[in-house]
Amino acid sequence: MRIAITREVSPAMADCELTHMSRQQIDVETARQQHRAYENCLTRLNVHLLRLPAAPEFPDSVFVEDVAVVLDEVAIITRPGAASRQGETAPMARVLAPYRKLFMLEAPATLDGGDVLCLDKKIYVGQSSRTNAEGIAQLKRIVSPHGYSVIGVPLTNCLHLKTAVSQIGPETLLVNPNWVDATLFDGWDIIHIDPDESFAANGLLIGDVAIYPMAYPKTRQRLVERGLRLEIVDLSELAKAEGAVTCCSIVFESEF
Ligand code: CIR
Repeated sequence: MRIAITREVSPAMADCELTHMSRQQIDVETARQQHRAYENCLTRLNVHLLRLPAAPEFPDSVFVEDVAVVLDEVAIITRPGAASRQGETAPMARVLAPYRKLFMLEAPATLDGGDVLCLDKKIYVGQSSRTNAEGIAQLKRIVSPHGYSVIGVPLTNCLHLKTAVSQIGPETLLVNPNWVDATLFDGWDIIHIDPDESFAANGLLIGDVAIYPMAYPKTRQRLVERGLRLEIVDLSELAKAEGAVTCCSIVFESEF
């Protein structure tokens, strides 16, 4: 069975962290409706949802991806790089405990799950403002025994690695080449975003279908022309909080 952990939009979402965007008014009710539609899309793709309740004290807590990294063998509870987000991890640890052996990153490590791109047995980790060298080193110690290699990736001008590159098809990555060096991902088919759509590189692959934002029609056209299968969602209100489609869930396989 495929499972996705999500968390309801916080009523305090308007107070979210912002790094590369300026603050715009966020309508929490619209964000809730869009998030619900995103969850419904996961359900249509046969993903079983585990929904955590909203956290009024954590404006960014809908972006669950940042607080855990789940592999087939283990789960790592991160230590998010924004101090305001470090308290988001406890409920995530509780919900993951039945499914995986848990490891916790310890201070001074910081690491956001949005920086972690797992491609088979290679784990690429963005060297972002949220993820430090100690975070990458601790992750490496935890996953090496399971045969993974960990590769630090320099990033420019974006929040997380997966803002700049994500897996969009079974053999295909979607890349913004201005923010990350696409030549690092040898052996993958690479599609570049349309240059007019800087934030278009984030899609969420579920099986062989990618959940993809409505906001990037030019890049979407490129994906369709390459024969990729897409489910389109509108996450425009969550995008104002610098979030995208991967950020709103943690997807993994389970035997029960
Ligand atoms: C933050 O700055 O932490 C949130 N406002 C956005 C987090 C987005 N998460 C992600 O890309 N994985």
